[in-house]
Amino acid sequence: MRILNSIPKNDGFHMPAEYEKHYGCIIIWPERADSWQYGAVMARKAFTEVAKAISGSEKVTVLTSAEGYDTARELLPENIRVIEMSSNDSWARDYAPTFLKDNKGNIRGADWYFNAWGGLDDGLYFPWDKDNKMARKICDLYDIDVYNIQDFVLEGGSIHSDGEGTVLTTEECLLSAGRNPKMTKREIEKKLKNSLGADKIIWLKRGLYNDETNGHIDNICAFTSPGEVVLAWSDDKNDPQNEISKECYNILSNETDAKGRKLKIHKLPQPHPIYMTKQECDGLIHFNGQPTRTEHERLSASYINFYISNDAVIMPGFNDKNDKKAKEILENIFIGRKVIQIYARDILIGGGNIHCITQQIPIFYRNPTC
Ligand code: KQY
Repeated sequence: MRILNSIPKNDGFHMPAEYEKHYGCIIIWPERADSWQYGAVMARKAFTEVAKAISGSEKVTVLTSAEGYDTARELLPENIRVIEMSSNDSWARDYAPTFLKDNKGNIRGADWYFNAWGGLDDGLYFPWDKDNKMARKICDLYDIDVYNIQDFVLEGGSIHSDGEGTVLTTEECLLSAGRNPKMTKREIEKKLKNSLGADKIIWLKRGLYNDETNGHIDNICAFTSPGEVVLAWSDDKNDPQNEISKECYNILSNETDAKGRKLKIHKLPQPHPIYMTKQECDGLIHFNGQPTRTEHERLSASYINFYISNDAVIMPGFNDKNDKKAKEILENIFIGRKVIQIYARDILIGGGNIHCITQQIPIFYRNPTC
């Protein structure tokens, strides 16, 4: 592994789309008692279901602390690798590397600075030092060169790429006070283009209602193919999500992508609002004397938070009336991939969902040396 300080775009590297071919997927085993209720017992089962569904068509590696190793190895089937690596929590999307590729089939990692979604401004835990080191460690594990982009705060869940030069993001997140407050929107856009090999950034204003990541894109909108997106949708005028979804729709319908295409927008209904119960709150320990969740708190549930594997789309379900409808819509969009719905309330309680706990590694034309 080499640590690179050059600019990915100048080196011919760009961020592929998630629907392009993968070599594998990284997941981090849940453990934190202020994120995962009742000792993460239910979360571990849900993570296992996700890992198994993905392992049907790509190599899954689960990273765990020494303490979590035995339960991980016991619950996960043998075709899934389990490797010890320390972390502060379990959000592979946000602090595993963002993988970039060139047109010869080489891949490299991007190592952004991670500050727990807002650092000392409005970050969600402290410290975050182990999470921040994971991208580099993972590149070392796979013997992949890594771009040092530690001068810029970014999480993988705040960007989506169409693989053809367009990147989607939100102002709410990237312009938040806890990320890169000294940079202007223009400077941030340039940094994204250079780091992700992109030509066009499409900015939505806001992410999902009450999303504690400051509105990550991966909970509200995703590319499903070049020129096509799927958007979280609410028709309920009494739900604040209704106005946010309409605002996103207007922005997207007036945009073109890097290739000059108008976007086709698929609306994906939202689950009905989901709230924390007292029993769930009782299963979480406090962080610094403060509860991480409160009873009746609305969770940021969204069907958009799915993972696209080589042969399937792994999407969350919430035992909600809209589960079936959302699954059918994704089945009609992702022809040729099976849509697998996994009950994911126990992941949602941690603050994210299936996309947030996974990170794809694009196919690359060299066997990993690990
Ligand atoms: O990327 C995410 N959606 C993860 C947010 C987790 C916040 C910590 N509770």
